[in-house]
Amino acid sequence: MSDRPDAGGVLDRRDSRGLLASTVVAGAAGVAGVAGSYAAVGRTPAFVAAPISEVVVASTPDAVVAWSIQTLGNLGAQLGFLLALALTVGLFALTTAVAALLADRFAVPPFAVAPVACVAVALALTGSAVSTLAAGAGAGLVVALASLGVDRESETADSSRSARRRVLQAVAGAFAVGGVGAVLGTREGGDVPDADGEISAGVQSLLDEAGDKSLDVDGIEPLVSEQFYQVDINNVDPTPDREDWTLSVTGAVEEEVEFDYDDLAGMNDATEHRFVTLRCVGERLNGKKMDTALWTGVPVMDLLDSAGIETDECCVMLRAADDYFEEFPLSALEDGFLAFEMNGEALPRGHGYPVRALIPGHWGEINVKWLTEIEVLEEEAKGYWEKRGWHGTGPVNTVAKLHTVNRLGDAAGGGTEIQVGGHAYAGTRGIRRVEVSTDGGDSWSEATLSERLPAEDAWRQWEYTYEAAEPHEVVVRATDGEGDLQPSEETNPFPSGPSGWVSKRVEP
Ligand SMILES: Nc1nc2c(c(=O)[nH]1)N[C@H]1C(S)=C(S)[C@@H](COP(=O)(O)O)O[C@H]1N2
Ligand SMILES: [Mo]
Repeated sequence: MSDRPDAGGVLDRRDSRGLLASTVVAGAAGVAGVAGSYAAVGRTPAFVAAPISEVVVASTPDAVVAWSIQTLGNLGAQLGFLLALALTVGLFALTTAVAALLADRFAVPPFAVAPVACVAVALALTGSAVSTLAAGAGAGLVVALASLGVDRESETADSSRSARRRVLQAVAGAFAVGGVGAVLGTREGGDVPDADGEISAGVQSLLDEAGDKSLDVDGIEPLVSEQFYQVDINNVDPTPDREDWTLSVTGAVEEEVEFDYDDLAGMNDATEHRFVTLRCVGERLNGKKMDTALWTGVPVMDLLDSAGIETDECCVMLRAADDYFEEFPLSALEDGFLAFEMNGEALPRGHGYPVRALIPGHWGEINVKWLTEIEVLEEEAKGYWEKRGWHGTGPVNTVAKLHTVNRLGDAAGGGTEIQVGGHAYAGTRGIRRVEVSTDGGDSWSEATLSERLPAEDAWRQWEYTYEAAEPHEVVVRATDGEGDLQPSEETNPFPSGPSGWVSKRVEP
């Protein structure tokens, strides 16, 4: 690191400083371009990072996807999205840099060329005018800011000052556009219509019933989840329009038919409200990817009868707007449900707006969201996850989760009064019994269960209160409605879902 004032060194340093400044300005313009697009359209498919994210997801090897789901969970997807964001920023930075070089070559100001170039790139990526113009405006603003008050003639005479000035102005601009983008973009959630404010009396009384039946235990979800987990293959959820949405029934049917949203929502006589629990096959044994909601929709078969389905065909493939697809036996679809409301409001975008499938008792993955097609198959085929080694299309495993340990106070016997609790679920088999051991599995006591919901496929809560003075091992196990005690042996989520008894060390 010599600072020798020989002519060559000074020149080099000046050039490299100018180059560094230009790189930072281009990077700042890249950030502002992405932020501009985000401000205009939020995390929707029109966001410039969305198509890049798709490429990242598509080019991640299946083995890495399977591994990341198991070990990183949602973090893996978030890291993938961060990578996509970084690549998109890089792409816009590169575009800005190339535009600036061209501008220099033809002696036009860079802030005239860079936005146009960014608009062109954004348009090619998304095809969305709003997103594109906002990306161009963001990048253009930063490039313009960077050249504000920087006299080109003086640049050689006083290189370090003007370079610093460009960098500071560009970075400030990127922060400003980034901040505005973050605020505006998070408000853009796609086009799910706001709830009319009116929850129907039927739905309300069911929700009240679930509230009344929920056990009074701190630290566990009530019978209708407040935070419903979300799992899907996208980092950016699709935003189908309700008006344009169609569901086609294809394949081995007498006649292919197509329905639209009004066909479904207009089937007033068939409309039902169902409590349904979903559980992801890829979750940890005591994970939190298991939740319950009250869904409004119509039985699949009421809709499909008009297509003349041969119920002796083997299976169906459900397909979705995000190119997701899952295959399972036609017999399972016969009890299926097409939901367009969740807890009395339009299906949220993240849960499959406008219509999703709910297949009783099966792992979450075949409950296809953003449903667009039901294809009847004559032969078995593999779904998205089965192509990646999972076997997640069948009925769920029985589970009793332990999600809370509450110390209620000093107990009469001198120890501490301890309450443990969680949820138990066995799909359509139902839960008959949950037992708790406070001595590592040597002896067992029956837990209190929440009253049954009026449902075929919903979880129950359990609670057990006891006294303890010494550290000990709590173990929980469930018996399903058919009288089968769940197996104790712990297995990994991959490939067919976690199983085993949940245990936890408790210190009074
Ligand atoms: N279209 C589509 N449907 C999908 C998925 C998806 O990636 N795309 N993920 C499935 C998986 S793996 C699960 S566990 C459930 C989760 O539903 P939720 O996100 O509403 O909780 O949706 C299923 N339906
Ligand atoms: Mo899942």
